[in-house]
This record gives sequence, structure tokens and C-alpha cells, in this order.
Amino acid sequence: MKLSKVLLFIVALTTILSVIGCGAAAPAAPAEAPKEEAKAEAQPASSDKKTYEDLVVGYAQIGAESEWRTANTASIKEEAEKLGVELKFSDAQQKQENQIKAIRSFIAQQVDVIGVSPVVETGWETVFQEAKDAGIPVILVDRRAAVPEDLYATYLGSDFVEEGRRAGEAMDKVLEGKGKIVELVGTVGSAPANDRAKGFREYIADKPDMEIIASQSGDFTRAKGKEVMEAFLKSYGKDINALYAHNDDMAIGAIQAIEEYGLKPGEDIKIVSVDAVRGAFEAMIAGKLNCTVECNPLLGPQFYELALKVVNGEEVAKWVPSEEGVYYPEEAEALLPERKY
Ligand code: GZL
Repeated sequence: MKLSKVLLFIVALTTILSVIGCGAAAPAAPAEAPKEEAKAEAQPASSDKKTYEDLVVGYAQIGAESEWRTANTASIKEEAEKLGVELKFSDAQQKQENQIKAIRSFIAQQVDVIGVSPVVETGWETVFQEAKDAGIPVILVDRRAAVPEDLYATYLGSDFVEEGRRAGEAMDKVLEGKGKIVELVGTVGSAPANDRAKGFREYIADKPDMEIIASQSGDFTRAKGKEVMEAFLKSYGKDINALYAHNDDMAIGAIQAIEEYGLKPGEDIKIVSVDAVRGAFEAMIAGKLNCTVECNPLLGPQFYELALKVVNGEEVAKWVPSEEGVYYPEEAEALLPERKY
């Protein structure tokens, strides 16, 4: 073979080998996916997150003892309807054992989350632990329970001590700092009763001429409020200058008792109560009630927003306080039309 041909062959061979070499140098499929692809697999796909339509909620309500509770129940039910949440709702007729039974039933049905308004503060640790062991978060709504913080996801409700302080300040105003007061207490052992009593006493502690001469539970109902006020009138009669009622329903019952006794509620006996339901605004317009401290029952929207966050593993505050005001007779007529409960 002539030298020129040999050289040509060598050049061609070298060229072919160098091309194949580049091809061989092309990387095979990488041994592992690039970091960003690997990271994507580590996070749950957004489709794994529940929506309101996926949510199954068990709600253990206290009962139907007051206008406030009726409005609270309406808010919980109406918001579930609006959002497409599957709501399993129980009314415990103000009995703790019925609320505990309802919670156990929700656990057996494997709901996503349990909402409860504890009728009293104590006696919840066992059943809340059962919910935790079943992997079902508990949300306290309206009233608190005295349990370790790891047994509930969050508390959505009012600052009842502050409501008591506001009632004390209002009583100071309507009595002009001086008078004998009888007190209608809410459900014995309940957070609102314990704390409204505490806040009121904190406020009048440095008011030497304001004295609580009697205190008894009316269980947050009109009927019991009337009955206990009748007993107060029998014992103290015209010595009573004012009534502090832990809710408007008991105050409205007491108003009936005061009128039947022959005295003028709102004048002979000043009255300060809590909730700010429509019945209280009507009593203020009639001159029979001197102040109502608001306690917001319309917790449905915030409750489901918290429930979805908790079920999807999002961070929520341990306490979500409600926004509330204080109302007097002079503004009652103008405000009544816009009151939602
Ligand atoms: C307060 C709520 C109380 C209301 C009452 O948040 O728990 O229970 O003040 C109701 O009217 O019965």
C-alpha cells in the first residue's frame, strides 16, 4: 500500500475513533436524578392536601340552653353547609357524659377532626387521649378544657376574664361606684362562669363601696335565672341595688322576677350581663337592662378554617381569641337591626 494511502487511512481511522470517543464520552443517564428532581419527590404533592369538601368533622355541642348557644350552633351548621364539609353534630343537653359519648363515636367513625365546646373545664383527659391515640386532632371551641396542651390542637374562644373585668367596669359606671350586688353565675365549673366571676372580682377589688352580697348559679338558662332571682329578692328585697348576670338569658329571667316582685329592672335594680344577644338589646331599648358585654358566638368560619389547617398539618396558634365589644342602652336601638344573633 502506497505511503500516501497509508497516511490517508491512518488520518481517516483517527478521525473515526475521535468521533466515537466523543460519543462514548457523552454521559449515560445520571446514576441519580438531579438534586431538584429528588427534592420534588420528598414533598407531599399539593393534591394530597385535604379541601373543605374532603373534610369530615365531628362536633360535640353542649346543648341549646341559651340564645347564645342557638346562634353558635347555627354558625357551626350553616358554615359546614356553605363549605361542603361533612358535619357529624351532637347536642349533649348540657351533660358531660353525652359529650364524651359523642367524642368516642366520632373516633369510631374515624372523622378527620373533632370540635368540642367543653360544658365544664375538668374530666376530659381520658377521652382526649383516646382521640390523640387514634390520630384525630381536637379543637376546643367557645369554652376551654383543663388538659395538657398536647391533647388539643388549638382553642378558639373568648377571654372570659376580660369579659368579667368589662362587666365590673360597666357596673362601676351604672352604680356610680356604690351598691350591693347579687350575682347569677353560669354553669358551675364551666370556663365562662369561673372566669367571668374572676374578672368581675378583679375589677371591683379596689372599689370598697361595691359589694357582692349573694352569688348563685342559674346554669345560663332563663328559667333558672328567674328562680334564683326570686330567691335573692326574698332574702334581700330592696337592699339589692344591682344584678351581675353571667349571660343575657339569666338576666332576662331575672327581669321577669324583679317585675313580678314589684320593682323596676334597670332603675330600682341596675343590671349588667354578658353575651349581647338580640334579647339583651330589646331589654336595653325597654330600659330594663343597663349594659351587655359581647361574647361572639359566630365561630363557624374561624372553626373550619382552623380545622382544615390542623388536618393539613399547618401551624396554628394555641389560642385564637374572639373580637368583642361592650354595649349600652343609648346605642341599642340603632344597633339592633344589624345584630346577627
Ligand atoms: C360563652 C358561652 C356561654 C354563653 C352562654 O362562650 O359558653 O354559654 O355566655 C352559653 O349564653 O350558654
